[in-house]
Amino acid sequence: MTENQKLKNWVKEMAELCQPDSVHWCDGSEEENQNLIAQCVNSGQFIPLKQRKNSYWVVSDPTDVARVEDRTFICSEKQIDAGPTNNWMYPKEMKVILNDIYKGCMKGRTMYVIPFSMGPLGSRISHIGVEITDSPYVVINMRIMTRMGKKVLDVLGNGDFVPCMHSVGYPLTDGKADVSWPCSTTKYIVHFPEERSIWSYGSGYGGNALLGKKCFALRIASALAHDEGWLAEHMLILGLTPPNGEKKYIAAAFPSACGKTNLAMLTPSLPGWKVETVGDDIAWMKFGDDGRLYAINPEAGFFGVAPGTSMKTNANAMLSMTENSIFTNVAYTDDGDVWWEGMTDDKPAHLIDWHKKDWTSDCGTPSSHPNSRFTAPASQCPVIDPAWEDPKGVPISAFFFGGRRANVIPLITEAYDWNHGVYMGSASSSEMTAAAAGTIGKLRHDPFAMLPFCGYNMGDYFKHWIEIGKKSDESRLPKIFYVNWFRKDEKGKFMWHGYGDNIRALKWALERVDGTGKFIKTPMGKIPDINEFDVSGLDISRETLEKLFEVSPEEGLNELNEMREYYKIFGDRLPKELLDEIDALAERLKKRRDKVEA
Ligand code: TSX
Ligand code: MN
Repeated sequence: MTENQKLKNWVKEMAELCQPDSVHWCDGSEEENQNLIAQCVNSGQFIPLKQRKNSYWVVSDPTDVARVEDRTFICSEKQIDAGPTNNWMYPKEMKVILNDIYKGCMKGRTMYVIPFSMGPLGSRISHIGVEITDSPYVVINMRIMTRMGKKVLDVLGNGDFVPCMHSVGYPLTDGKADVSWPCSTTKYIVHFPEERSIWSYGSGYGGNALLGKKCFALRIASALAHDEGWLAEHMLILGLTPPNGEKKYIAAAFPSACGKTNLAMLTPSLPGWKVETVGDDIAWMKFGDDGRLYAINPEAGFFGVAPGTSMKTNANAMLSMTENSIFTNVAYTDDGDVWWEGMTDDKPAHLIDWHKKDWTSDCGTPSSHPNSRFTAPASQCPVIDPAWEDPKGVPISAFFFGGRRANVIPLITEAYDWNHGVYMGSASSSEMTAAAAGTIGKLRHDPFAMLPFCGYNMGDYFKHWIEIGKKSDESRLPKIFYVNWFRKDEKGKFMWHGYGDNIRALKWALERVDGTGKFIKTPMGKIPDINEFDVSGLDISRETLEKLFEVSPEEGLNELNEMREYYKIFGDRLPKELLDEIDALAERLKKRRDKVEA
């Protein structure tokens, strides 16, 4: 086991509080994994797939299908330190509630202790956590998503770790029978960023329950990173090799539904170019002695949205999940495989849907939940980067921010300098699509794609990004770009085919990093010279290309006023540097407008 006194004390204290039948320390072995899987198969929770080795189909309770943002709390001593974008409660008050609901919450169950490392074992960028859970599903998924088990205790020694407490909140009191997906209507996803601990109650799903991911690697780690001068970001990391072989790494943050996992595993449409994946969701970055930012992927697997994933949209994701994978809330096929909307052009005639009900292709309901997921080991990705587990991390040459915008925002824009880039990150937003009536087209701000994931005041987070820019020479810092794969023409048609063609925008960005890429200055930033932008082999007109890169001073000024309005929620925690960026942008836009009108 362990000689770590803090860990031994915590586990003892939690066992006394939760009153499980037994305590199991996870060693991470294959034997332990197979025992847990057998238990889940015997209980009927897991259905083995006939078409994929060591892979299983699981469906959740229909009410437990996604992260619960309205039940997610940042409990700092002062409310202002949680900021305007987080739910807050006074820590002492929250602990009274938690102590009450956790009392006896594991009766009739086993309490599992999971030591895990976020990042390669022993890397100076990695951190260790320990999750306590009463869910074998969580243990099995954590074994894919993190490095876990005895080897982590060996590295931990007497060092510090982040305690991550989890219960599904469904005690088997007085011999009550279990259900296939235990959970509770009472849900709390609670973070104490100052003492660096996590308490999650009532949900067994995704980020609510696999606490290494959003709770630790983003919410707690962002607070750690703020205090220690590094970055914990909601970013993919990829290696990009041009035909000349001069490989560079980039990191990108997008709001949901922009295809982050698809970009992370891109199959380029330009000959001779190669994309290799380091991570698809989270990046931890520290400065090296050379003043550059080095990134690791703290995770060891992909927990990706299934619907829309296909051999056409993301072949490398599909090939990552051919074995040793868990499928949650997708549909089950007649030949013992999984299926989801968008996986194939033709729908199967018959399925068992995610409610475990018969489904036919003409029944009019989706077979899979829109937030259904695959859990797959990153090591199985055909284009996993050779350096993805390098404890040094990979040096980042460029950051990309973006959003889903039908209008206004060009395909790619380069920031004039670091602070302008920080403005771009803060301006990351998507247009609401389906949503409630009357909201279509309204901007949903998601600064740095961190809105649900920043563990402290978002205004202080902006300031932290400004400060990071002062820690190194600008030539050593990543260049910053803003991209929009989703601009539409006046008929509402996408002007850019996206997916593999996005390599053309990445190519220009890499040329900008080299200093060779031709550019045009616009008020919003530098854009490619369309005479030089590589559209070889594409069927795109000059007119469309011009519209794709168009910068309208009128639209820009509207946008900017909208940003001014949005910034008001941050009050005096908004760094002055960002107001300066807005003023400078306004000046550039007005100058251009007056020039056009003259
Ligand atoms: O992931 C996407 N990416 C990034 C790929 C690396 N998607 C899917 C978004 C939901 C997750 C995209 N959708 C992208 C994109 O670049 N672009 C679009 C928009 C689009 C959709 C369909 C077409 C074209 C563009 N179809 C045809 O042109 C036939
Ligand atoms: Mn994410």
